[in-house]
Amino acid sequence: MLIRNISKAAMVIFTILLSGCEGGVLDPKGQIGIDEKHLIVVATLLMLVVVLPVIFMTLFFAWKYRDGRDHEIYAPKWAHSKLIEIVVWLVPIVIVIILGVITWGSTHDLDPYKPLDHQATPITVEVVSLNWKWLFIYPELGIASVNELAFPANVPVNFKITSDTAMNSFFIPQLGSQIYSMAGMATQLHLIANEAGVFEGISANYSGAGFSGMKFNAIATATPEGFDAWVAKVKLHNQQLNPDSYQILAKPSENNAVQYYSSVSEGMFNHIVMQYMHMDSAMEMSQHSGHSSSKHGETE
Ligand SMILES: [Cu+2]
Repeated sequence: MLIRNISKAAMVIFTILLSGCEGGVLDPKGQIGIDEKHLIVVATLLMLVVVLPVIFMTLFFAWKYRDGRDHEIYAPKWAHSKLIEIVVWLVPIVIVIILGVITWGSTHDLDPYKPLDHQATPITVEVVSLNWKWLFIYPELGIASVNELAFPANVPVNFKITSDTAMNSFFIPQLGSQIYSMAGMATQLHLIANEAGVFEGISANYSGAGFSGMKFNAIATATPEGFDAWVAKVKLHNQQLNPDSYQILAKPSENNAVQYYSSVSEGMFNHIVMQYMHMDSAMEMSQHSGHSSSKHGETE
């Protein structure tokens, strides 16, 4: 009876767990994501080679040496077993070596900064995390969008990523790799969608009150023409992204609707990254002009 209840409960839990796979890292739609899933599966199986016997033996020994067993098991002379020593040392060592080799190789293969090997010409998207929305600038097209990202399927996308606020993490789980966005610096990520679809984009790094609404749709269009249509749609909105309108956009807002900018000032991304450099030197200057040696308790 108990066993039957346990197996029923296990089935329910298993089903719930598996339903979480859809749309996540275990349901990849891009080459990087597929390679990462492969790595996760291989590493998990290799580690189960150790974990499963340990679980089995824990239960088995607890049962075998239980109180009230039928025959006494008493081995006072038992001290050492070469066979057990070999098994408990050799198996984990071999697994660690195999995992190490695989991890070393895939760390280089899946390097987020490494451009993808693909015949299609990549497109560039500049990503800015704001409180609490995502800004996407297409420098080659002179357009920008908020909380909606589009690109053609089967074309590599080179992301340049920064933040104008706290640290966030740019993550489209079904396409693979996440990478941090940080103010005053630009990080890179290269992704590709192997099939058309709308994938959920999130931040994998908590950044405050409006964080839960900081989501976007990543639209991989089936054809380049589909992407051109999206670009044309964006260009219909007569809004400019320049340092002035950016100031308004950068103000904190929650659950921000999708927004389109039909034109973007030259070097907007650079401006966003560099503003902290200017601020830094300005701050240093103002701090030091207001210095009095008595405040520091030392002579300057
Ligand atoms: Cu000082």
